[in-house]
Amino acid sequence: MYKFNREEYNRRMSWYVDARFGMFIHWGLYAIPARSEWGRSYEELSNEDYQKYFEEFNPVDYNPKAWAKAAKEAGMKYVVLTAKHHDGFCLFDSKYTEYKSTNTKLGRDIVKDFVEAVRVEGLKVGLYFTLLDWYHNDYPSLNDRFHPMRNNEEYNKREIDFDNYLDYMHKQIEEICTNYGKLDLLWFDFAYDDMRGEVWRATELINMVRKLQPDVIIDNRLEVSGEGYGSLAEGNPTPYHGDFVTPEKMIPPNGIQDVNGEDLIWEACVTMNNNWGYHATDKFYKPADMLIKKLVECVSKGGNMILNVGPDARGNIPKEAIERLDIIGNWMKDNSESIYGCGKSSIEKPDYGRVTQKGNKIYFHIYENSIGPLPLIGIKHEEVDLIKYLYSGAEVPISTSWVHSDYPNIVFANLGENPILPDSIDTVLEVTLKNER
Ligand code: H79
Repeated sequence: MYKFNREEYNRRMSWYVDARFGMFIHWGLYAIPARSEWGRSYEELSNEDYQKYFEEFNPVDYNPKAWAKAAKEAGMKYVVLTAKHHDGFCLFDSKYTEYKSTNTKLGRDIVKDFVEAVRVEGLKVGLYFTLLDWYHNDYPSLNDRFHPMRNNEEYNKREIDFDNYLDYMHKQIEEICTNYGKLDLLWFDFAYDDMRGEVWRATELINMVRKLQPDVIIDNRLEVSGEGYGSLAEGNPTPYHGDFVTPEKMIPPNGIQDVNGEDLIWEACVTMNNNWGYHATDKFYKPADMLIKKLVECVSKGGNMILNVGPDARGNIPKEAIERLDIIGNWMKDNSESIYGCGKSSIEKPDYGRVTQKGNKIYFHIYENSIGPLPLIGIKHEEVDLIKYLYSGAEVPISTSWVHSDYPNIVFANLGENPILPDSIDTVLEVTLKNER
């Protein structure tokens, strides 16, 4: 039986908190219709309607090594793939269904190739698995808000055996926890309405998972978290409380705290355009500089960011996404020290950017040019050991100009006479303090 233990928790979470940046990959049959991973639900498609995508699935360019490389090059430390999304199609060789990638033209166990490729790059590996299943006959459609067949009276009349569905789901999760080596992370999606907690036999499920994968990190979506986040520090959290909180397509304004105001570990999951799965006409890609700033924002608020890509039906990450990953990777090559292992700072957010911190290193992320030397508000002269540009290691002197003498309590970093920031996206200054604070 799994029981929460603070020390064990801290140990298990440490790589994850240091990592700060991961890649989400949403891939499945829905890459063919290319109208969102929710397309089956929006368009109320039956299993038969959807079958042609199963018959068609043949991603000739599928190359998980290329995905893993792209993640690594972008500076990401972990990668999470959808082993199964709500449409019920399995990207792994489950012995409990025929609805799986090994039975398509591709004929491969996608999860198996994927976990190997990610490990080769030295990255942590995770799998996404949804609690929902619109393909399985015993998953409720009557009075369900999301099921594709929710408005089909005939279909809704069938007898269902929900426990049989739960057995199936549990056994599949047992498979992914048994057949693919050590998993670093499991990302369950998602409890809703009355479908929450023990309805999924959540305690039994987590006990099994923790037994098979003692170090795995698990998200918090077996339960609906509308009433505030229960405390881990005290009391007796349920086994399925979750190791991290999962704000979706949003960044919490002040990080995330439990009901007692204690900071919790969290990860913002973020799409590059508007959809998770490949979408043919969704070209609303966020600019690379924005994505970099959002990563910095997450870290400055004590969280992670997992950025999504949705490979197309041939298996390629869209070129718009690759372009962005390249720019992010270039920035990370210069500046990742201000991300990995960093978190909230004791310094307040300055008007020109953000601040991250790791021990006695304070990282000022500068988004705006200043007129003359830049005020590093919140630190004192006598505390400073050295200020430098993170990208080059060059020292940034403290201004001694007479114009700053009226501000004896503010350190002005002298970036030059008429400073133009060397990195127009985010120039990082590393301030080393004599003592941690
Ligand atoms: O896998 C991705 C989403 O498909 C999944 N979580 C991420 C990681 C997700 N499934 N459900 N939800 C998120 C929450 C449900 C949101 C809904 Fe809607 C609002 C369902 C219907 C309205 C979002 C907007 C999905 C469809 C329209």
